[in-house]
Order: sequence, then C-alpha cells, then structure tokens
Amino acid sequence: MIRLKFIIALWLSFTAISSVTGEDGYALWLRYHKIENKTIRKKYASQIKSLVILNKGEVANTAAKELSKGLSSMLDTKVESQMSLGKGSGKIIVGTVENAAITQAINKNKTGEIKNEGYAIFSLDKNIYIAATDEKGLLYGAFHFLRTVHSGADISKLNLLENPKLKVRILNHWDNMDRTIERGYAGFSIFNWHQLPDYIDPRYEDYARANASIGINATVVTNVNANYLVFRPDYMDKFAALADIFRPYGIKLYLTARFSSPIELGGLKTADPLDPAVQQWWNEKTKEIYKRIPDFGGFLVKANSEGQPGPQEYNRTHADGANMLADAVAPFGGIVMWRAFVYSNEEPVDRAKQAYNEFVPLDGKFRKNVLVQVKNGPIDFQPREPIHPLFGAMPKTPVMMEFQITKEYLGQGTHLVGLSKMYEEVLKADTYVKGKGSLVAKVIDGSLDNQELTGMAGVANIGNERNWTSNLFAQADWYAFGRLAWDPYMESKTIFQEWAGLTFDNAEVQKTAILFLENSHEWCVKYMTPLGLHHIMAANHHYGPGPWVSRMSRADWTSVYYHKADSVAVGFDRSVTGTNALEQYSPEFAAQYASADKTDLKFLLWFHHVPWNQKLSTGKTLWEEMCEEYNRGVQGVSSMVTDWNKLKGKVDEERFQQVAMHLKIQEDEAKWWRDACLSYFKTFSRQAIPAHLPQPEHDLKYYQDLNYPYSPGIRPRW
Ligand code: GCW
Repeated sequence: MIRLKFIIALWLSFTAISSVTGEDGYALWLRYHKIENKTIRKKYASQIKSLVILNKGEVANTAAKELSKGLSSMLDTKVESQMSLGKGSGKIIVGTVENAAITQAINKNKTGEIKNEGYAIFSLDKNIYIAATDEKGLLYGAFHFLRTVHSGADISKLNLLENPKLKVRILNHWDNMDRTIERGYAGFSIFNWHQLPDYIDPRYEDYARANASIGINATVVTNVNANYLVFRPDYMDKFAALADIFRPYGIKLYLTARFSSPIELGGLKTADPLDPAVQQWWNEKTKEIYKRIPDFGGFLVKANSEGQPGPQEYNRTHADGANMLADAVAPFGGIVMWRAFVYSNEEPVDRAKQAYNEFVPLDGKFRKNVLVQVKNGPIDFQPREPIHPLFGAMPKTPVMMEFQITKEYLGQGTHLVGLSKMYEEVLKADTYVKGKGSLVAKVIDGSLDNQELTGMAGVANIGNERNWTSNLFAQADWYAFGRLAWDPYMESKTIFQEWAGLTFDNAEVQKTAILFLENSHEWCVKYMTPLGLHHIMAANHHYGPGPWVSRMSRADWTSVYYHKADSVAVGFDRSVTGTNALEQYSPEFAAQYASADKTDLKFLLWFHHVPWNQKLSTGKTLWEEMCEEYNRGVQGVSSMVTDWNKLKGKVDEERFQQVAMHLKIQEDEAKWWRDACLSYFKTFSRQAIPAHLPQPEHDLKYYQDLNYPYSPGIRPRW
C-alpha cells in the first residue's frame, strides 16, 4: 500500500514537472527556465533585488505578474512585486509617465519620446527602469526585459527605446463556429464557442499572453468567410467573455462582418449599404456589441470575393460598403479592415490585376477609420509572389498588410518552412512609387504617404494541438509575425536568434534551428514552385502537387491557368506581350521584369512565358534548370533531416521526435512534389530529366490518382 502511494506520488511529481517545464511545446517561447550558468544567475540576482510596479491598472498588473513569474523562475529565487518605491538600489522600477519618479528618471536619462504602446528600458543609479506612456507599453517592456535576461545579456548599462511602428498588430483567425478552421492545420479552433461564455478554457489566457509577449495587440476570432450568427446576442456574449480575458493582455477583439447579416439575421429585404434601414441595423448591432465590449476594435470584411456577399450586389462600391460599417463604429473609436482580395472568374482579366483595377479608383473615397487590407502578393499566399501592385498605389488610403502565417501553400501542418524570410523579402521590396527606397514597409508604416492608421494582419496558424502549431517550428512564424508587425524593418536573423534562444537551451540546437529558419523557405519554393511557377497545387485542399488541375468550377482556380505549359514554353506572360500586369507597378519596378533575360530567376515564370530550351543566366536551359531546382529543394530538406538527427540527446526527447517525424514527412513530400511536377512538365518539354538527377519512382498517372479526401483545413460549404 505504502509502495503504491509512493509510486503514485512519484508519478504525480513527474507529471507536475512535465507540465511545468512544458517540453511538449505548449510553453512556446515563454519557457523561462532557470538560467543554468551560476555566475550569470548570481549576478542577475544581485542586480534584481526587488520589483516595483507604480501603476495599478489591469495591464500593469499583468506586467507585474509576468515579471515576477519570469524572473523568479529564471533566477531561481522569488522576485515579488511591490508598489512602493522605497530606498536602495537593485530595483526594477516599472511605471508610466504619470508617475513623477518615472518622468524624473526619463529626463535624467534623456530618453527620447516614448509613444503609445512604446517603452524605454534603461539602467540608472543602479536601478533599471521600464517606462512607458501607457500600460500596454509597460507590458511590452516587461516581455522585452524578460527576453534580455533570458539571453544572459549584461543589464547594467541598458538604454533602449522601442516604439511600435504599426498601430494594429492583429491575428486573423479563419476559425469557424463549429471549431473547424479554414486552412488550419493544427487541430480545431482553440475557441470553444459551444461552451463559452460559461466555460473558460485556461488556454484563452495563455493565448493572449503569448500574443502580448510579441507585441500583438488585436485579434479577429472569426473567419472572413463569415457567419451572421456572430451578431446573435448569445454569440455576442461569448465574444464578450473572450474580450474580458484578452483585455488585461492589451488585446482588442475584432469580428468579421458578413455583409448580408441584415437580411439573414435582421429579416431585412436588402443589405444595400445606402439603404437607411440597413445602416440603422448595423448601427444598432454595433451599439449592442460596444455595450458588451466597450473597447471592441471593429470589423474585418471579405466582400464580393469567392462567393461572399457584398455591396456590388446592389451596384455599390467597396467604399460604400466599408464606409457604412466605418460610420457605425466611428462613434466608439472602432475601425474597419476591408479586404482587397477580390477577383472574378467572369472578368476576362488576369487575376493578378483585378484587385488593383477595382481598388485604385476608390483611393481617397474611404472614411478615415478604414484600412484596406492587402495580401502580400497579387494572387494568393503562394510560396513566393512578387509584391502586390496595390502597395504604394493608394496614397490617400491607409493600406495594411495581410500575411498568411498558416501554411496553406507551404506544406501545411508538417513542413518546416520558416516564413520570416518571405515576410522580410516582401516588406523590404522597393515599390519605387516615390523613387528608390519606397519600400513596402514604408507604405505599411504610413511614412511614405503620411498615414496615421497603420496595421499588419497575420492569418493565424494556431489550433488546439498541444504545441499550438503542429510543426514546432511553425511557432517561429507566429513569433516572427508579431515581431515584424511591431517593426517591419527588423531582420529575420535577429528574430531567429531570439526565437531559437528562447525555444531551445542547447547552443548547437539553436544554431541548427537558425540555419533551418534561414534556408527552409527557399528550399520549399524550389521543391514546390521554382523559377516563379505558382498555384500548381492540388485542388480544394491544396495539399500536395497538382499542376495538371484543369477542370474546376472556375478557370482561375486551375493550375493550367497559371503555368500555361505547352510544347514550346511555360510560364505566365505578364509583360507587355501578355497581360501586362507589370503596368500596374511603377516604371522602375516594372523595368526589372520587363524582359525575360533580365528578370530575376525567382520570378521568371511569374512574368514570362519562356521556351523550354531557352538558355538561362545559369548556363542551363529552362528545362534543365527546373529539374535542378526541384532537386535542390529536396536536397535542402534532406540536409535538415541529417542535421536534426545529429541533435538527438541535445534537445528534450518529445520535441526532438516531433521535429524528426515532421522532417521525414517533409522529405517524402518534397520528393513527391519534385517527381510529380517533373513527370507532368516533362510531357510538355518532351525532354528527359537529366540522368545525373534522381528519376521519379512512379509514372505520372500514379501521382495524378493520389487523393486525400480528408485533408484538413478545407473550406466548409454551407
Ligand atoms: O487563400 C484563399 C483560401 C481561402 C480563403 C481565401 C481568402 C478564407 O484558399 O480558403 O478564404 O484565400 O483569403 O479569403
């Protein structure tokens, strides 16, 4: 009996340890393990004797809680927060400028202007100050300080000022109310609508905390393919319960608005945005929401796109629709994010050109509290796209970025593909609209056209799987999104160092992780869509290759529409001889891609229809280069398999295995992409795959016959 009790006690203590250390990935980058290096830990302990929080609000309270928890754990000694300043040194003093002690310190330190949500951290008179203008700044400063301590850096001479470059740093959840997630690959939605508002899953708070730790200050919890039930009172109560949990973490809740809700829920005959009864309906609904959620952020809308209802059904414009909702939220300080992801099969125009055609004429016609939300590229989150021509083309309208964090087209739940480099490539791309240096980042942060309202949205990759994101390394994409939304000029290298440092303890593991994050996007592009190929994945679920897809309800959902392979050439001619999509960019931008021989190979087949036998700058023909590229992509993945396996024993076993198993899947699937695509394109090039390269294991029909009816993340049909 005693023995049994002992065993149970032992078992309990083990499970307690494993849930505390969270080495199944649940703890994300917030592990805050005890600092192993004794010298560093002791030094910190002598520099951090007490923690003083001068503000009393709920967000400051969160900052206090985080600092106390994080520091206590890393220093292995209880660091409790107190509210009175007291005497002596060795204090971490946290407060906003309303406190005299903070203003005095700021003046003495000659800290520059701390803007909304920004913070300064500096050492002064043997104390360390975390100072801000508002409490959210304190929270972000607290997380920054924790990162610094975690990294083992010297904290005796800290002096930094961080202001967020974008105002709305927001996740977009494509989560449905039945808990499926459109394009979600990490399980079901973490939001349990059925049990809300009475059952509060502790995960909601962990979610808010993770977001706050990387500067995310907003979230849209419902799918852009929206459900009118969002506006039913019982559902509004559910959202209010979530908003209450998010608020202490500085996170505002937003909702998607289905344009036809006044008909479906309100019983009106129309959803015409100029109809007073419709406007009245939205005004009333908005009031009901604000009654429950006083700091409600506003609406995100997908309209007249992929079957979603919108103002054009009433011969009204996107601006008419957006403005109606903007007027409804304006009295409460809310905003509307109106998506520019529009294209129509009926339009005989290159899909890549349609959003620009529709939105540019509306420049200047949107209310002040409307942001036009534009995807990074003109088609749809492909492994690589040139920048969307709308960046820089609507100088009188705030334009925000939409990135996809979930990997709809980049290996979904299993492939290790670091997205930060892709985001960086887009943000640092030059639009040239106002001469050299007119970076996309400058459009987004409002500096190019003097915009006040700015933002970046990321389509969330989070689900209810234990480690949140399925592939452990996909946590790095969530992390990178948050950091880039805070500062779109940040370098991926820095982001990777931060994330790897926080996620893994062993230096060799960190180094390898950084190497993977640096290179994996490029490898993925190569094994899926090299040389500017795009949209050649399998239909509907988009899992795996499908360059042969030719019969769909609409042509612009097929692969053949995009690659245009024939016996002579392959690629989409978007130059003057083709659809001239290049005309939508500034002349300097367009000039880079005007002729095939000058075009960067990354975008060759995006902009040009190129003969299979064309000699490229590499000295190889297009066909040969395509074969090489596909193979290089596979080799990259194989190198990750080898490199990761060398780390066995250097990283905790559970996370080691998670990554190892996913890498194996990725390696097999990279080969699948290569072999399927080359087998298919070979039927056009009518040339063999060079003999020194691996040959496909199967014939084309085999690849074409593969099917995956239960592939996750598929768009629901209702
Ligand atoms: O990427 C495509 C997806 C759709 C998605 C759409 C959009 C939410 O395949 O599932 O719908 O884009 O961005 O609206």
